[in-house]
Amino acid sequence: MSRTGAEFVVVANRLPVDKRVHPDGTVEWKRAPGGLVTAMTPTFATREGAWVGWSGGAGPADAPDTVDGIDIHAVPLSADEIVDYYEGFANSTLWPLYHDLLVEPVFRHDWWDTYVSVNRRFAEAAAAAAASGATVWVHDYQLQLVPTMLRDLRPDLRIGFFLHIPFPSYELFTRLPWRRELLDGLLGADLVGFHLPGGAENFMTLVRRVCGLETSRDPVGVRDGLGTVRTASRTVRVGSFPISINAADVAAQAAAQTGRAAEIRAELGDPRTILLGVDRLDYTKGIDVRLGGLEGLFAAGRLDPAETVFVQLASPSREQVDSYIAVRNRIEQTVSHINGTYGTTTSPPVRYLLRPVPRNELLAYFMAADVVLVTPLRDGMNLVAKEYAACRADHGGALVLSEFTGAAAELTDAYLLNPYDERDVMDVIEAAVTDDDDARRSRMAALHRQVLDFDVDLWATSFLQSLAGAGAANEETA
Ligand code: GDG
Repeated sequence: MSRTGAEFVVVANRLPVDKRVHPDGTVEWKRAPGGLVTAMTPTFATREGAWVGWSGGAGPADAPDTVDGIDIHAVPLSADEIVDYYEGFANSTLWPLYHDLLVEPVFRHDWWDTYVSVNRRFAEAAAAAAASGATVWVHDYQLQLVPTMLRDLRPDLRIGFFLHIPFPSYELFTRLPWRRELLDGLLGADLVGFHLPGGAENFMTLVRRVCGLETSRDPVGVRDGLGTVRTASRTVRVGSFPISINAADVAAQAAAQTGRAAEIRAELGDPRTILLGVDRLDYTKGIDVRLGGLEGLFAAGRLDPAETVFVQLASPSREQVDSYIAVRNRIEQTVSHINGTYGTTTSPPVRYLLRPVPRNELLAYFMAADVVLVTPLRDGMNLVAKEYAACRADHGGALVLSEFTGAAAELTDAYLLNPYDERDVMDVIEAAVTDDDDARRSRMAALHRQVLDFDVDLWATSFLQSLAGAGAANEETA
């Protein structure tokens, strides 16, 4: 670990490392292949970098000192804190509230108290990790109090915050008994970033009405035209920075999977149409929406179950949280119902996997899929849609995309649908399957170009450039 601290610090709920215990008992730490680590790689390459986060387990901090040259600062959580901060306040209060109340959020003062104390621990760890005048980038809904806590400890830092999930309207947000405290927590940043201008504008409306602060009134642009909030001592910039993926790498890796893609098609019985869903098993992702649409199309004779295979790859997620147990049960019941009604013993139309698949295998599925179904009821961005578009340099396949994802604002050539409209869901899935080749190919060509032109490097560099400008302006007026 560096003695003087790091010039660039990422603060995120999770550390970017995976622990592997080999059969002989030796322990190896590997860099986790997440999107955030990939996005930060160029930034870490040029500066002394540190990452503050939780290892994912209960008890004392368990992590290596460095991974690939990044200083690792593990924040320990007790088993009770995991229940109250992570499963409770983050995933049973904030997550459902910020995703349009798809399930009823739970408001508990004891969970809030733990959220405050865990956020303080993250802020203290970040303060200890950062060099004088360093840039600190705090991520996501689990850590919304960190910017102000950190500013109080270390006024010398440039602090950015980015929210990976939607930011709700005044009407929804003000249900929170701790609405003022959460807004005050975010206002410690020099720059607060959201995927979409709408989230940025919701935030500015809230700080005007709840905190009584002055804000700019012009519409917020994308990566440009930042909004401003005047606090007593500083100006907080507010912007829209749609996250993306490392599209060129994804395209290159996918190109190497065409052989495996052909095998997958054969393993599935060489059906006329392969449809694919890839999601964390989460009620926001609308897995039930697409199953309902397929069942409707089978029932109406508009799609032939004998010629159609729908593969749903679902990664288990937040398995201790009641609403996740409930959605899993609902999905599994629907899959059985569709297979029992429209399948045969040898060819069920739905193939459902409840485990993560290796990255290359996932890319091979993207290459094999004729249609990918991305049908969330609400999603901050949705990287699966962008990954699929990046894979299809061959301009094959078709993307069905919910209007209620952040990605829909950019991927306008997808087959867009309203997931709340059963008839639209069926019509759009049918169109994606049956449209002529030219129409499908020209849409995919446009999608592929879009994700290659607007990749994750642009996301990270545009955010960090705006943060540098926002921080410098505040330092001048300090
Ligand atoms: C949050 C926001 C926002 C999925 N299954 C497997 C697998 N995955 C990978 C996908 C993709 C990632 O997980 C999921 O990213 P998403 O963006 O779709 O969704 P969230 O996890 O909800 O992410 C979201 C994102 O943050 C970034 O800001 O877009 O709106 O909710 O990369 O490919 N990867 C592998 N096996 C799997 O089975 N290897």
